[in-house]
Amino acid sequence: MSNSNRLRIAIQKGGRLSKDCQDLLKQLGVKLNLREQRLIAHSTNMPIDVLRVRDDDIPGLVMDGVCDLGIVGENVLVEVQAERQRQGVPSEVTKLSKLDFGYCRLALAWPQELGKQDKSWFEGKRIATTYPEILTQYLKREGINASTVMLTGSVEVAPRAGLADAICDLVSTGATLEANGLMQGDTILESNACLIQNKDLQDADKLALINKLMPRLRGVRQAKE
Ligand code: PRT
Ligand code: ZN
Repeated sequence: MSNSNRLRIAIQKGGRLSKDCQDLLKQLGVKLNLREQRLIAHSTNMPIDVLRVRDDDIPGLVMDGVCDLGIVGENVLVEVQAERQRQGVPSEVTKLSKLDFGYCRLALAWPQELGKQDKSWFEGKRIATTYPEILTQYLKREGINASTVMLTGSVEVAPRAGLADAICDLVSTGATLEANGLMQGDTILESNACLIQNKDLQDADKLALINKLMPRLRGVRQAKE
């Protein structure tokens, strides 16, 4: 559990969600000095500390109560949740809100020259992905017997490099798939950034602060509609 009496929020340090997270905190009225390259940024006007970490670490920090809140893509949340469930360590969080940024989909793709394929094509194939838990659950659900190849980056080059037959990767515009001669297939998961809370949070002051921030968040989201 977080032993600080300041509300701890984990956000991505550098990456696709960083700017939107910082903008959101600003819109919520949380003043931060983010200029320095520090792990923790203290708010100057509220009892809030912002931890800036890799996105993959955010669900675990919230699940373990090291941080009270976190902002992370649903893709990472679902993957970490499944992995931790298997390991028998805390894997639940309270989802406070879906956010209006970070939209992408986790989709299957294969070399374009093979043309359109249905699910049966994946039988016995190797699929490269950064999301082995989500992919394995999908394959099980669909009754497809394929193997997964775990890659943390450059997934889209795996078929060309002979590392896999197909991929399961995040797509937003589709430009990366196209540039790598890949055809997009089924979407396995649609994802947005979301705000999560430690499910055992009981500190009355922290809960009161969250209750003060939530209507502001709803206001920010409505203003964008
Ligand atoms: O360093 P750290 O571990 O924190 O960051 P990271 O490199 O793991 O993640 P990052 O910053 O790339 O993405 C953070 C989150 O942004 C993801 O977990 C998603 O929730 C969300 N997001 C939204 C995306 C994309 N869109 C996206 N397009 N994450 C990655 N991509 C990549 C995708 O993997 C592929 O390589 O962009 C490429 C495809 O984009 P298009 O536009 O060409 O289709
Ligand atoms: Zn990451």
